[in-house]
Formats: sequence, C-alpha cells, structure tokens
Amino acid sequence: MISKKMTKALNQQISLEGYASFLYLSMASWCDSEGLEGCANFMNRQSEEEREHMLKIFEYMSEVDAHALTPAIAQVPHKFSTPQKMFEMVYQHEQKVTKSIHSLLKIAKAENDYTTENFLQWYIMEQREEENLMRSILDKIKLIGDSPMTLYYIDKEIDAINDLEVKADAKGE
Ligand code: OFO
Repeated sequence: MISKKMTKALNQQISLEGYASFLYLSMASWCDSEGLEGCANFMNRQSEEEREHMLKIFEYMSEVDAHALTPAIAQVPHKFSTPQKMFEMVYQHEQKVTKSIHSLLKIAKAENDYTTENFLQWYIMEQREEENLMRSILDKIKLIGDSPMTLYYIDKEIDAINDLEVKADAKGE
C-alpha cells in the first residue's frame, strides 16, 4: 500500500499523461488538416504512447491497492500555426512531465517507498529519451527552416523519424 500523498501525486501524473495524449492527438489532427501526413503519423503515435504511460500508472496503482482515478482533461489547443511552434510546445510539455516525474521520485524517496521508486525508474528513462527526441526534431526543423517552401521536407523527415521509432519499438528498444 502506498501513502495518500503518493496516491494523490500518481493521480496527478495520470492527468498529465492523459492531457499529453489528447494534446498530441489534437496536434495529429491539425497536421492532417494541413496536409502534413508525416507529422500526423508521428503525433498519432506519440498520443498512443502517452495513453500507454497513463494506463501503466493505473495498472501499478491497482497492484499496490491504490485507487487510480480517470482524469478530467482540460481543453487542449486545436491550432499550432507552424510545425516548429508545435514541436516547441511538445518539448515544453515533455519538460513539464519530466519535472513532475522527478517530484514523484522525491516523494517516494522521502517516504522510503522503494516499490514506487522502482516503478518510476522506467519513466525517468522514457523522459530522457523523449526530451532528446523532441530536441533533435527541433534542431532539424531549425536546420531545414520553417517556411512554406520547406514544409514538405520537414514532413518527410518527421515521417522517417517516425518509421525509425516504429522499427525500434518492434525490436523492443
Ligand atoms: Fe508520458 O510524457 Fe511524454 O513521454
């Protein structure tokens, strides 16, 4: 059994992961409406991943006899002006998620909650990878240039990155 404080904090994390899933789904839909198919594929996959991150916490809480709550999701934005602005928002959100995971770990350490500490290690690694991925995408967009003339190339690049991610997932990396 985990503490009340930890239960509350994990439920907040559920809400954050759920928000990310909806935000990325909204981004996928916007990309689609702009003809950016590669970016839409990438964001759809990210949205799915965030849902998995959320469900993983449900599963864990059930294992430790804590009550996981389905979150109320705040309205996410629907328009993102350019892929660069959109990925800047993604990167910022991932940084927020990382901070939140670190706060959870702090609570687990303070409470000698080794079980939750162990559970959170997966998220620490995941966030490191996610931040790195989003930063490298932003670097690429900056290199190519975010203008109507280069949108086609940006979209192709993001689609290629998505393919690599799908292949890595299939290999279990
Ligand atoms: Fe689950 O927040 Fe991104 O990875």
